Amino acid sequence: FNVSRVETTPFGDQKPGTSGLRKKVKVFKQPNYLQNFVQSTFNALTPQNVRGATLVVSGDGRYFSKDAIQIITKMAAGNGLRRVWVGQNGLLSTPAVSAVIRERVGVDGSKATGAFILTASHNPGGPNEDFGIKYNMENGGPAPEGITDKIYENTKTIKEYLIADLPDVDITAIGVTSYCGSEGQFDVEVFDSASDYVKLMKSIFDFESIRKLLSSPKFTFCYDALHGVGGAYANRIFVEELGAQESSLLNCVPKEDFGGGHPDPNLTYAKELVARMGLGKSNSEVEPPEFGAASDGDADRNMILGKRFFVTPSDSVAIIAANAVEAIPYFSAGLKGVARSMPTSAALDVVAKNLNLKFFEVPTGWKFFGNLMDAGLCSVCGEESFGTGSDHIREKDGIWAVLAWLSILAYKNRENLGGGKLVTVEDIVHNHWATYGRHYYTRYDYENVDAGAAKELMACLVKLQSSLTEVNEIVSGIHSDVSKVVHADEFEYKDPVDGSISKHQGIRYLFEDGSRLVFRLSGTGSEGATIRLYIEQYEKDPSKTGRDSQDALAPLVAVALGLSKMQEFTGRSAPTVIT
Ligand code: VG1
Ligand code: CO
Repeated sequence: FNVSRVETTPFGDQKPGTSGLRKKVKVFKQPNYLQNFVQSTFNALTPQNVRGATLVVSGDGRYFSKDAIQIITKMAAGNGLRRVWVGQNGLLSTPAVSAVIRERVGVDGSKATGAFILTASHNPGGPNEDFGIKYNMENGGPAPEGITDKIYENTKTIKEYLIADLPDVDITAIGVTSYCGSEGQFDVEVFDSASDYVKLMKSIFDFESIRKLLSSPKFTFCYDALHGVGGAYANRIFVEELGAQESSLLNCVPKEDFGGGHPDPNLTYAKELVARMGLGKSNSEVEPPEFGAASDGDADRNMILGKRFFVTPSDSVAIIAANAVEAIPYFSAGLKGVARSMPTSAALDVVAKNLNLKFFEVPTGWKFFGNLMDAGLCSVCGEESFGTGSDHIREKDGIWAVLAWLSILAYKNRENLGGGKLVTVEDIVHNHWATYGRHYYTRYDYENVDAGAAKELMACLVKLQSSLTEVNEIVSGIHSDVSKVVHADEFEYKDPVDGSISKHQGIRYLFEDGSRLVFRLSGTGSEGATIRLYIEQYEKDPSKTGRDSQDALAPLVAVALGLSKMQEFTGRSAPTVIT
């Protein structure tokens, strides 16, 4: 093949967000748009990670992925990479990509040094929806800010990109295709999307005990992939390996447009699962399963449900951390430490304190956990946004979270499956609250609001922080039951491993009784701005942990809306989504 240098001019809008570059498909389809970003990324890497290197390219299979894979493959050849690895049909979940970078050995003994993951995660897909791309490093984790900043700088000055005149590669069939260039050979290896990931899961969990749980007539299970890439793993893991019935899998055929839905596993968007679990409005006659779970487009997020019961993601990570050593073989030697993102509730903090574990609070986005894990400081971590994971890879992992919960259920029921009453998801959560107290928690999202108005709202909240007296006057004027604000700031993080500092990571109002209000602007949207408001209140008294969370939080919500003048700035009387 031959390589050509193609002249190009910069686009001004290629700054990677919380998790890569996400835009409408029509933006990505502009001539040279994807090419500029890919070349800017190659130019930001060390030469050893480009020339002669092995690159993974795959994603959640959303619309435009197939075109993108062809373009990136040809550019990889043009930039002197030695080989590209592609999951069959271009499918690899985000956690599977991380596993492939870390664990997979190619047919010729090669190892990968990085990946382009093609996904916009939980954002809808299709010709009029979102596409996304992000680069993951040699450790399997998202590129740190130092690299994403460099990529962005490169996109602002790019003049040319390199591309080889290869024919389109067939990504439907497993196997290696070799091409000969003037500087040597270039291979494309298409491999099974699930094998490496399944192998890793089997090395972490006790599949035999989960199998026993799933085959017990007392236990019923269901999993919804929301038409995302989780479906490429569900049958292999839950049905073939663990013996679940095929009818327990919902929406497990990956689709380019996620069936027209929003592949976001929460109570609003995972409607079918929510109804099946007895949480929806339609009260069907059928008894709901004991356990239900969903994952997002790229299968790194998870939602865990019990029968007519929702587990908040903040509680989920705390409960996994509290039970991991007993229930999950991978952790049997103990946890190295735990971590959560700043807006995630402090349920994990209480577990860390009680179990005397190292604890870290990082900014939103998985890239901040990677350094801690590489340094051996953290085993289990999570975010309030339905992200949970561990140091088995460097991404959050939806199916891992489901297996972690199944492991805990299997462990708690190890003597009950023959006779005795099943310990349910709800029992596990209630017992956890009885031991550690409960963190009432909710998140309000105002999607697609005017970007200028959102900025102003945030600026006013920052300005207000200079006078706590004024803040407390406003607070007590709105609701007399709410305690005093004792501290307010913008969250700033100094990475304990490399010393790098990340500023402006969210506005915090901290109350005397441990309650918190957090305001942030989303970094994953593709249109307008999304304001996120996180509301949390701690209740230690076991007689008061059983309330409805929206009721319990109503006074704090009123304070948050009043302090921020939400309606005044955004014109919205209600959030788009409540989780
Ligand atoms: C959101 C979540 C954040 C998560 C990120 C990526 O970011 O709040 O916790 O890490 O999405 O998740 P933001 O900036 O929009 O609040 V996913 O499933 O896109 O990889
Ligand atoms: Co995701």
